[in-house]
Amino acid sequence: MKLKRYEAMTLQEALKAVKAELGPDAVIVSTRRVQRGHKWLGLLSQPMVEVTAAVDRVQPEPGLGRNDHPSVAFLEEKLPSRDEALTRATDFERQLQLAAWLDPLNRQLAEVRDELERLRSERASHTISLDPIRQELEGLRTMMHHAFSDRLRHRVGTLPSSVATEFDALVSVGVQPEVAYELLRAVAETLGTMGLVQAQAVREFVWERLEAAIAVAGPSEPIEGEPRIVMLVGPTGVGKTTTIAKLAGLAAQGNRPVKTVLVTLDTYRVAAVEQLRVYARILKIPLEVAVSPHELAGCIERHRDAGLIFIDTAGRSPRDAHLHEELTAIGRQRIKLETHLVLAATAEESVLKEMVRRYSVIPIHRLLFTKLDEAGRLGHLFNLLYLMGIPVSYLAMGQRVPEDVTVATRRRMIELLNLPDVSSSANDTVFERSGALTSP
Ligand SMILES: Nc1nc2c(ncn2[C@@H]2O[C@H](COP(=O)(O)OP(=O)(O)O)[C@@H](O)[C@H]2O)c(=O)[nH]1
Ligand SMILES: [Mg+2]
Repeated sequence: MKLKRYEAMTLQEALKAVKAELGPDAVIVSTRRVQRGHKWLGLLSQPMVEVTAAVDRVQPEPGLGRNDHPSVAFLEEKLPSRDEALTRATDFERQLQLAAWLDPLNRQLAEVRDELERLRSERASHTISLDPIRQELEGLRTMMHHAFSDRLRHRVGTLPSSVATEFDALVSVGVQPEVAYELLRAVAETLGTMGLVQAQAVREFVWERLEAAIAVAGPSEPIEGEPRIVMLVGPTGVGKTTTIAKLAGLAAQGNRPVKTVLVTLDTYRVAAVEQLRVYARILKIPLEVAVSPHELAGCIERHRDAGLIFIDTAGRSPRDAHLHEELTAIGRQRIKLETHLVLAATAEESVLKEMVRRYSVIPIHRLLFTKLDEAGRLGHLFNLLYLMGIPVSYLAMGQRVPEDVTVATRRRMIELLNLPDVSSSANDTVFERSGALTSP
């Protein structure tokens, strides 16, 4: 008896291969559907039919063995007629018939499912302004904002003139009026005790207050005794992979090179793995591919001696139903991760806030801003840092690897606001009335 296993897309194809090699009298011992390829590489994953066939070296008596197992010829003959098969076949044969009959249907179903998923993510990527409910909410918010800004305007009017000038400056670069007022009230209070203050000095106080209002994380450097594990998460196309390449490049090629390892969880698209593989090859550092969040721990365990491990994650649309699932699975792994949420500075403040909210399924330890080179006013980044209280780690400002990334400092963040200059003498202020400041 000779046993052999065949795999094909359809049962018909498998049977054809069996027949070609083992002859028409080969008997089918078993058949089952198997998934071939990479489970997480959706593109490569294929449902296949596996057929195990047997043939006797000595030709069997006619009909012998067919009671237990159908022969290829028998099956091939039967396959086209579904009704006949269903009425006459044995249980085993019926299963085969059904499998053969369902096979194309299953494939069509999978195609429909893929198409649905594609349409869903396409819809998710449409801009918020297309959504009428959101538009209405936006309108409502603007109305409330106007009502509030009347009150706010009155309060700003009570600020000493040079501080009020600073208010205008901050608002002009995109700092929220409420945030600007809150900060400047504190500045005015400090200055209230000081008598004559020059406009330039007011600016310095403002600058100091702005710097103190946000948190920065400092560089993600190796820690003693264990690898520092830095994971970048965020929506598609913000620059996670590029930033990882930049950071890994700086770490691996600096004055004091750090043993650096890349791990990618972004196996959703084949191209995404390739993109990181190219960087890993250029940087001559290892790349691990974790096909699921469950595999992360194993990948990391293999590199306990590394100084830095960077984890790249799937670029999913934040409205993708799988995002929550995937983040939860990552969160369940017992790994000491430092999570950086990567955000493009080109996005609007409301969008950035929404991202923080959506990704907060896992703890977000840092915010990392990219595409600063493409953004206009950057007040919204300041608002986000101020309101969310999450420290900022790195700033990326271009596509060059590894040059276009820098550690975020408070000074740099405020410089980026690009506040309009204060004119030298015009706004010197006498802080004589401490009562000039009203309470909110
Ligand atoms: N202008 C600019 N482009 C960037 C920056 N960072 C990344 N990119 C580009 O953004 C695109 C998407 O980057 P990628 O790293 O693949 O994004 P991911 O989907 O988040 O991994 C690529 O064309 C990058 O070159 C940046 O700081 N500035
Ligand atoms: Mg990527």
